Amino acid sequence: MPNGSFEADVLAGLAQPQKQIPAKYLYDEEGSRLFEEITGLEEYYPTRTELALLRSAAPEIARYISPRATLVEFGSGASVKTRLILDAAPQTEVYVPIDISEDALAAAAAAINADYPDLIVAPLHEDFTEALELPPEAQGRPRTGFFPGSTIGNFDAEEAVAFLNSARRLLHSGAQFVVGADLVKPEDVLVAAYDDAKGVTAAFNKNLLTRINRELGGDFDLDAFAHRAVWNPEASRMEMHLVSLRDQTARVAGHAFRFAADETIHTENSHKFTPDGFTALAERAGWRTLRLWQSPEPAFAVFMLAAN
Ligand code: AVJ
Repeated sequence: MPNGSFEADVLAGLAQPQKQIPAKYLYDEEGSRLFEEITGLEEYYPTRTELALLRSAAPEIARYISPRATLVEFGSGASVKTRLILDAAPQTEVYVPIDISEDALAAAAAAINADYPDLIVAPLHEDFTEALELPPEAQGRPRTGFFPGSTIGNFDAEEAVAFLNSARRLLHSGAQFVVGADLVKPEDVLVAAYDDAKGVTAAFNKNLLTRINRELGGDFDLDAFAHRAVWNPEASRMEMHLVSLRDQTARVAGHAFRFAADETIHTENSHKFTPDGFTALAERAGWRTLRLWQSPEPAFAVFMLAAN
């Protein structure tokens, strides 16, 4: 199968009764660019809220980081938030960014190297949910994990526990883990954040169909689908869907898929937590909450976890 898991995952997902495509496929080059644009939107509060929270909490976070430590970042992207931690915790001697995007990883490593000449940067080019071993530079040092952005909210509970468990095994007992998680808040604030007035989030969602058309020989009619963002209170999550505006058939890699009018493809979940709910999730994976910092409304939290 020439396109590997993208093709397999799309064909399998579109064959489900509730059509769905894993959210990670939203992030091709154009999708990553659109997400960056989303982070600057008025309605999309998480990025700026977490940055402000990390900036004010950084001196306190730094006190939990041991001398000679290794900082391990899961899904490092451009490593912007990392700088707040590194500036406040100069006792950090090694930085291990983990990212599946080779270009983003190399660029971030080079930029951090240039600005922190005494820091040893040891990038790990891997899916951050699958990393089993840290590079030799990290060996024999106390470890602190860093997972900002509420990316944990993209996982369902089972996946989140599995990830938190594998992160704990990677970091070892005695480690700390700094995790950013978006909190439950009024529905109108959430829906606006995922359905902005400029339509950037709509473009981000619909870009998935453009990507399927280009990479998998698809024939989706972009004008026959619309972006929909809904709050699911039972599951405590925002959901993104692509709604079919009429009865239609779309072809992908030689396979035909029927859509009824109003039928959707579910493309993303963003779980929103309560402090107690997040702590309970972390406990299922062998972590305990040492401390949490919470922003004023719109509420966002940064958790300091410790491995049992
Ligand atoms: C990057 C996964 C944290 O869920 O808020 C932004 C992605 N989706 N707008 C999020 C996203 C729609 C974002 N994460």
